[in-house]
Amino acid sequence: MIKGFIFDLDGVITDSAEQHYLAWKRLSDEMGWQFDRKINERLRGISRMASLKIITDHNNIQADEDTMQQWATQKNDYYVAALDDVGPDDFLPGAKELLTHIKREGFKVALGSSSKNANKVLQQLKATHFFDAVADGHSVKNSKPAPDIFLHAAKALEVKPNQCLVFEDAKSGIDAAKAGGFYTVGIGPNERVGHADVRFDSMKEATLFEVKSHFKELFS
Ligand code: G16
Ligand code: MG
Repeated sequence: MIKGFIFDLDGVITDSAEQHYLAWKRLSDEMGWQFDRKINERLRGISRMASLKIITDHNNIQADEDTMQQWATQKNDYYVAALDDVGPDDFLPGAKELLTHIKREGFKVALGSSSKNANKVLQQLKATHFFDAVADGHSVKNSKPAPDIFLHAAKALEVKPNQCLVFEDAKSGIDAAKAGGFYTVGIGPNERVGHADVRFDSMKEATLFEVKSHFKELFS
């Protein structure tokens, strides 16, 4: 029986991928690194430090921990400044409607995001009231594809993994949710999230009616 919903943030509730891209691009341009949208695609759902490692590895750059932290902080400063432009109109189409419907039906709702800026993004969207719990980049040590973030969210909601649906747009996110024993809803193309229990092209298609009809036995 499904009692809880856990949502990833970037790519599910809102599309902050563009702001992440522009912030990494600015840092890379300043540093003279090669960085493009193709590499950016590999950063989807991946933590900040792991993302930086992908970029520096791609550029054959080795740096000590302090330097890596400095670069990550620089990128984050650019990203956080861009978040000031995010507002209540920046939900991905369908996301706000789904949140409204599941709250109305009394399901428990949590966020399960790799981002350390998740609370700021929720505040900008004016979405904080939808969530009974927020698990973010500060909540656990091991990031996706480890299941820790979703296990942390489920614990906060006081529901078991097999009583939860996890919505994710990243391969690493679906891997994480499956490893934790959650039911999974993939948002995006088959190549990325085709291994989810159910997949929708976008949040627009992921209405509560559609979700319930795909997991019929879990909602009866
Ligand atoms: C998001 C993005 C990632 C980003 C990560 C960490 O994950 O998809 O690209 O690197 O958060 O963000 P920050 O640098 O703000 O801590 P999610 O899990 O919300 O899709
Ligand atoms: Mg995501």
